[in-house]
Amino acid sequence: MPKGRFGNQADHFLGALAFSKGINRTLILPPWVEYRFGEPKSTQVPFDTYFRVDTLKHYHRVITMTSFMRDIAPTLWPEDKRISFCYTKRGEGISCNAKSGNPFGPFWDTFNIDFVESEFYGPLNYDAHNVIMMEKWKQKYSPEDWPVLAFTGAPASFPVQKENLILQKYIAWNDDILNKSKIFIKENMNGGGFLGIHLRNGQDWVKACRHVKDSPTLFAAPQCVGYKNERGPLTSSMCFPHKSDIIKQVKRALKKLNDIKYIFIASDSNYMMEEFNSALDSFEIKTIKLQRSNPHLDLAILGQANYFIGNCVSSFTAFVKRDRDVQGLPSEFWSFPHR
Ligand code: GFB
Repeated sequence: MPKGRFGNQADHFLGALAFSKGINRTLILPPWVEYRFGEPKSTQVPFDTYFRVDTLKHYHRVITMTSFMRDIAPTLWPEDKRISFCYTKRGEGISCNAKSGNPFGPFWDTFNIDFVESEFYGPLNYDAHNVIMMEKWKQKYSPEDWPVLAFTGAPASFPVQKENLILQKYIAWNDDILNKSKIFIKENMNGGGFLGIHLRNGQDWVKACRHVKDSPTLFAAPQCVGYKNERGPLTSSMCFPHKSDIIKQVKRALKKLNDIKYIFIASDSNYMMEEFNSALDSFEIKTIKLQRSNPHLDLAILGQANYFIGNCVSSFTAFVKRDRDVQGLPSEFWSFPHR
């Protein structure tokens, strides 16, 4: 079960997808965990609220958690067989304490799941590209004795393993999100291309970026600097670019690109509308944003922009970057590569 917010969960999802194929088990598609303002417990949103299920089947067997719990669990996974998996004990006693805390408790409660036992799978790990490791899982946990492997945390790394980036091509927006994005683009950005930008700049991000100095591969930074920093250091400007640097970079992109008439701005906090409107006076460019914040619609629209500029450290940007890479669309990042 993934923890964190959307981009973070999407990274975990790709790893879990590879892992389920590696051990030749059907993947039960978990709901997305969302945290709503003012609500103490997480909300579970069905996987297919945003994404298609059929495209994933081109890669591996999957079933939504709702279908699984309704149609299959009553016979295959009766209540006395519900064992939670974790690497090693978590919290009090010798147990995974799979339901302790938020989002853990609310996640399983959404499906009325309680666990009768814990299973510690350490020292096995979930590197799906290690064939020997995958064999060990298959030998230790046969489907006959262990019909369902229910993990306390996603069996996947964050950020997403390099080998799994390509799996993004099996993730497709469902018709609802896709239609909304197409209609928005048609109604607001017709008759010219658009540059999509992601501005990650809320208070949580101010705090997160303070760690750049001591975390050279912070969050999604490997998408820029490499998993071992082989493509250079992470700078604070890559995490939290100055407004003046953002404006300069946007102007540079506009000069390089042809036929851009709009800038679509996605943000968790400050869209810099006024700054853009005054700086781009001479460009005949219109700035556009959604009227009401909608992360998934932002992502779907950014995925269709003629060009994209995003944030190296953000896994929200990383989703867009992967989505565009698998479509062959161009992207760049704030303040990277270093000039
Ligand atoms: O997606 P996410 O894991 O990316 O979490 P980061 C950021 C959340 O902020 C998203 C909102 O799920 C959205 O709810 N958000 C960010 C946005 N950018 C946008 C945007 O352009 N439009 C809209 N509508 N919403 C990390 C987390 O965030 O931030 C870490 O993954 C940690 O767990 C850290 O909390 C501080 O990688 O950007």
